[in-house]
Amino acid sequence: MRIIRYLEDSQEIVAAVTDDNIVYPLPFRDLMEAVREAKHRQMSTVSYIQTLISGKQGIHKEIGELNLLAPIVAPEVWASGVTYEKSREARNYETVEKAASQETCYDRVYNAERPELFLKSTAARTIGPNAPVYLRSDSNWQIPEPELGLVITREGEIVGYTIGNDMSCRDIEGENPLYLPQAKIWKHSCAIGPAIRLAETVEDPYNLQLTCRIYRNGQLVVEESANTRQLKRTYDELVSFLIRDNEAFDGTVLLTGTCIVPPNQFTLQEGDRIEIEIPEIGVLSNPVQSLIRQT
Ligand code: DO4
Ligand code: MG
Repeated sequence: MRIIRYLEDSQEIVAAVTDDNIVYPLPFRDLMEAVREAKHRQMSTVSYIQTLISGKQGIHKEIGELNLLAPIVAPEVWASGVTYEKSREARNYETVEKAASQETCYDRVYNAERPELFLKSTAARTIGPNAPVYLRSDSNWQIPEPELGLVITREGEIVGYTIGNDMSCRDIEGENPLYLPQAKIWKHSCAIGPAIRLAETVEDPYNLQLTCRIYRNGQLVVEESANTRQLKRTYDELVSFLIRDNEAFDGTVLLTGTCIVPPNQFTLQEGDRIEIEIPEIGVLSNPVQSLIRQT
């Protein structure tokens, strides 16, 4: 079962989508309200939602036909770094620090007990499906980072999975790792969606296939796939470091790191379209626009 948010007659609707693609509007403002209500009734979220939709007609529509919003207004989006070998290779390629020592900070963090976690986005900077991700005006090497996102409660319980795009500037981070916040955070630099798959309905979260496709002038220019089984860490391990001595909020999204990096010579351009697919969740599609034109 997946949870979406969509806009109808300027009203935000939260809905459950069954595996048969039937959309059932729910009487909640967001998924976390359903999670809390289910807990109060000592039921699982899925069973509780099932009782709400049973006997209802539902809308027979592909979710792509709806005016989708981000599936949750995440108060914060955090992200993990260098959790896949592919990311370590890419970071080592772009960093200018590599000449200084045999082992880079990326090699060390990949092997350390403490993972790299960073604040990626806030609700105002995070967009949903079909809204444009923006390109920074001061970077010449920008890529999408397709990642699995964990939707968590304030206690760190993983209640669902979504897709995230951790847009990144490889030249800014490569120049100096201390520039990470600028390489990662700007207006519309984070997309999530199109849905949240309830955790209880995922058979094996360590066997999710991610595919990233980038289209330029309608032509497919990048297509790469990877699997969450290649993740170096566990989801619980990443969440436990995020909530340690920290205040976390219901509906926080934790991106789990990228396992796909486009070829090193590739940079996004205005007019591109990025698609990230995890079949159990859906396809997150966003056009790319230059930020210069927006300001
Ligand atoms: O070290 C920088 C961030 C890496 C990252 O975002 C990732 O591995 O996904
Ligand atoms: Mg990333």
